Amino acid sequence: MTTKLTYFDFDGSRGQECRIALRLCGVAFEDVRLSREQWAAAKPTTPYGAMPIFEHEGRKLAQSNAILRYLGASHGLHPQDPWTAAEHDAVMDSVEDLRNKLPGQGLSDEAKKTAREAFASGWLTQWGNTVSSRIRGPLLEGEAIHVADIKLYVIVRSLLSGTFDHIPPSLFDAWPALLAHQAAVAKRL
Ligand SMILES: N[C@@H](CCC(=O)N[C@@H](CS)C(=O)NCC(=O)O)C(=O)O
Repeated sequence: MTTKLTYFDFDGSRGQECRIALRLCGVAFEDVRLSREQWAAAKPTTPYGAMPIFEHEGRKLAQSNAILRYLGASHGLHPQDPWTAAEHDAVMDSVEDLRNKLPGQGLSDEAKKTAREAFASGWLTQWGNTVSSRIRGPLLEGEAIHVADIKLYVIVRSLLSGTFDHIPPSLFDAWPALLAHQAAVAKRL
């Protein structure tokens, strides 16, 4: 039966995390990439009206963290120890918080600048401090990669790319552990 991952035609964010996890888990899958128009037609028929959507053995699963946990637990890329697994869940949930809290939508350029600068020096700085202190080095648990590492890699990569105005990539100079984590994940892809 077909295994599919459906997302936008874009190599980033929640869809890319799941694609990378599928590859690292060694799962063959159909990489379905929808246009905006195709998505508008499909949206009402989907579990939570959002992508990514993972289909496997005739079943459908939405929510990126649920997909990542399922893949990780099935293929040894999520910790077995319940406490460590919960710590990884916390990292993954914090990445979703980051995406949801990042200001910008619907703001004027001036308001966006003010809101993003406050976000960078406030919430994002606290997040960077917290997450980098949880990295045992170079990855969350040392040398072994887990799905939480993939999620962390994808969000930090996008923040380092400079695509988010007023979130300077140089912010990450304060977190060598996060930069080393980027390099360590990139080597395994
Ligand atoms: N909590 C969800 C959020 C999903 C989400 O917002 N997906 C975006 C793309 S990254 C989406 O489908 N946007 C189009 C829409 O909501 O119509 C998850 O982690 O999967």
